[in-house]
Amino acid sequence: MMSEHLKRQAAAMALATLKPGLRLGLGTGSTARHFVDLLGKQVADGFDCICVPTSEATAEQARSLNIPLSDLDTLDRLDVTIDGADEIDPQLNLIKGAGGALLREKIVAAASDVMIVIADSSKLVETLGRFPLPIEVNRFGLGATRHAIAAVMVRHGAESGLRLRETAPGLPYVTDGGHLIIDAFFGRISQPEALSRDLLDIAGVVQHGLFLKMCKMAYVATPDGVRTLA
Ligand code: ABF
Repeated sequence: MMSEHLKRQAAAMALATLKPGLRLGLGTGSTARHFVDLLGKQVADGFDCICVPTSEATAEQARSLNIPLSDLDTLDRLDVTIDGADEIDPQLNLIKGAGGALLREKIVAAASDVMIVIADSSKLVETLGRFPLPIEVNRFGLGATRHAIAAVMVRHGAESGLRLRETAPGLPYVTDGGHLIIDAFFGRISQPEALSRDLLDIAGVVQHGLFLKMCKMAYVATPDGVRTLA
């Protein structure tokens, strides 16, 4: 499929820039999966690195490829994290979390000197918000937390509502950290910093998928080649 081909090209470009000996954060999602796959081949050829995965799914893939893994208890800083995104704006602010791994992705990206995003060009937007914003919430007090999020959405001019993410009707999606995810449909997020603060002020919100001023560089694959955004 064309988009899989583009995702792999972006992943290959990111991998080509990495030197041996780095401490790497490994993202989650289908684009990051291509990166881990390519990294596995390179490790099999003797490439030296130590990696911290952002999800159980990525950890499992990395283990299957014999990629050396560690964690943020053993390593307190990483050199680079390579991850996907759901939306990328012109300032390289992101929406992430469709894959359900946003909390670990944010912790790993924040512990990294550089965060690099890999994506195909369908992820580029002028303004964040067309894609639903994932908000990771504690199970306790879900009703009250939903109510508080809905109030924040109204204040920020959201076009429509929110939905508890489910794996099947009535069966909530549970993150690796044991939390739930609410997908919030904004349409357009005109004040991402203020929205970030307002969401984090809600006691039941664990984290949200706005990654602001965290991404330093993006490799975005288009049918005409991979663009570097920085
Ligand atoms: C994760 O995977 C995310 O935070 C983002 O939600 C998603 C992107 O997925 P894909 O690469 O499959 O489009 O990195």
